[in-house]
Amino acid sequence: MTPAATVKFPEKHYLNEGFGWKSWLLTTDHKRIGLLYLVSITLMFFLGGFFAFLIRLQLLTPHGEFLKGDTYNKIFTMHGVVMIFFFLIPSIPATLGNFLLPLMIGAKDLAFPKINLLSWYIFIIGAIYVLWIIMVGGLDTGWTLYTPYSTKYSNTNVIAATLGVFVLGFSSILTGLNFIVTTHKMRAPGMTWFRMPLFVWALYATSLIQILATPVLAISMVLLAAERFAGIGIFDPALGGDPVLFQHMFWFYSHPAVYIMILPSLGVVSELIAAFARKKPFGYKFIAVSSMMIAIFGFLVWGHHMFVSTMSVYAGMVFSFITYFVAVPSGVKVFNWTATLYKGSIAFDTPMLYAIGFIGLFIIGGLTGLFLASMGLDQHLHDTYFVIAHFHFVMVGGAVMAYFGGLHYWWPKMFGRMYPEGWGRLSALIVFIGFILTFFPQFVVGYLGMPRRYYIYAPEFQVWNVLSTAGSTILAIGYILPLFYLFWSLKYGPVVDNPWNAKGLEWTVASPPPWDNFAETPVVTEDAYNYPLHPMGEEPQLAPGQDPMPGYRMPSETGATGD
Ligand code: HEM
Ligand SMILES: [Cu+2]
Repeated sequence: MTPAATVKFPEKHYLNEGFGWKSWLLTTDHKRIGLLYLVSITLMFFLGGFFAFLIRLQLLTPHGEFLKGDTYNKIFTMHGVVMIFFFLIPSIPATLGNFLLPLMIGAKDLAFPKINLLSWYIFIIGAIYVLWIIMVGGLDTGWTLYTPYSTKYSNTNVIAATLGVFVLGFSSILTGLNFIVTTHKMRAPGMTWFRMPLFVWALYATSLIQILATPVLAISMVLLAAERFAGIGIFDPALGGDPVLFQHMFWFYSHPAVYIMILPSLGVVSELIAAFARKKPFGYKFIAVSSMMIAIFGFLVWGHHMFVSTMSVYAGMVFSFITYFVAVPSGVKVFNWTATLYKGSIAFDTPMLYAIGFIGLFIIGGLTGLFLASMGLDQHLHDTYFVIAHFHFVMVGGAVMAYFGGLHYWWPKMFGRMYPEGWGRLSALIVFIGFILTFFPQFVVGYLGMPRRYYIYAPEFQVWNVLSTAGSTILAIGYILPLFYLFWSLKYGPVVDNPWNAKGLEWTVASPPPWDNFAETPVVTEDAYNYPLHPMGEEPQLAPGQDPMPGYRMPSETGATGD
């Protein structure tokens, strides 16, 4: 870290440009809107987390008396709905993406600043809707809203929920549209496609999915409401409909949606690995293109959620085969990150701890996806805790870890102050340990046959559930800690400008950035990763006390051995 004393807090920046509530609620500044999202999704994260905690409490004992069966159904449904639609999907794009995309490509704002604000309001309307549903009795269909349960049997607020998800979708679509136009039209001179930071590539790929897949979800919701409300036969065989059609439509959105959740985090990790290994990402173009490949292939594999749904075996075989293919671009990224680390000058600061944790957990999550993609094995594993463990490894071990890593990395950029590094590392460690303890036992107990979505279970599964509940308590501590020290740092943290000596356009402006980002449009002459890494033993001779290389940390300072 650069010594705090040498850095002066900028006099004018986006945070002190106006103080009243209007200056926030009517802002069109992408940085402020990013912060509005940050606050909103943090609330949602803790709401979803609260539901998770209730689930884990219920599952402490095989015949738990804590929640009734009906209540349990509502709790896990609300957990899924809140976490997926209101936290994970907006998380990285709407907060870090909003804040950083214009800064990273040398623009003054997004292409449509007012539509950006509109997206946030739509998000808030959707969120209030869901809070209202919770208060009037909740929803118990599971986040997947499968028919015929949702159309015929459930007595809870299905129509309201479909409306909430429908509204929310527009927020996602508008953000995607905004990012795509911005990336095409607002890049600074010299910022060619293959000079764009990998995070920008990832956001671009994500946005494509957002605008192409989300309308399908919206249509599914409308059809579901139409059948339930007006008795129009779409999914009910008695009315001439087909219940499996709903699953096709739902997963046509929701499989690509899992990539809406993970692609931005793959982008964040690419940035972190380069910055903390102080190297150009190995195979930059491959990483960039693999994001696009994931986005495209992601549209072709939805049927792997439906192997046991009476879909034809031949269709299943095709879906299975293509699903294996999806793993290739994800593998490309993992290999390239590893190769970037090789002979890097690695610093284990908080964001890097999250990034390294991410890689390990994402590998486990991705590889267990391949188990599930094999049709025969999925007969046994489908709808068990194995699936729950798989997607929590990718979504929590992956997406949430990267989100925390990115938040810690760009926190000094956002606020010009640094959090206490020791606390940061501690929380990263607690999150990692808590995560493994919570979710690894679920692979075992799922493989042994414990089904998902039941409020009681066979006594022989208890030991795994106790481990999982214990882990979730540790995990909760890991997530709550940053809330405190990050808040603390806003007022008391040491003033910093670019504590990591990181490259990239976003670090060329002051921290916190000025209102209009760049006083004059920058001209870009190189990519974002021009890190000066000297091979070991070839460092330049220095006068005593001279900084060996501004922007470069000696391996001796980081503890890395260099070979
Ligand atoms: C290598 C890549 C991946 C493969 C091959 C893969 C494969 C699969 C398969 C076959 C299933 C269906 C299992 C079943 O229902 O029986 C599944 C479920 C799931 N996966 Fe993945 N997956 C991969 C990556 C991801 C990622 C990156 C995410 C999220 C960020 C994700 C999230 C989910 C979710 C949410 C479900 C279950 C949804 C539900 O039933 O509620 N997967 N995955
Ligand atoms: Cu899928």
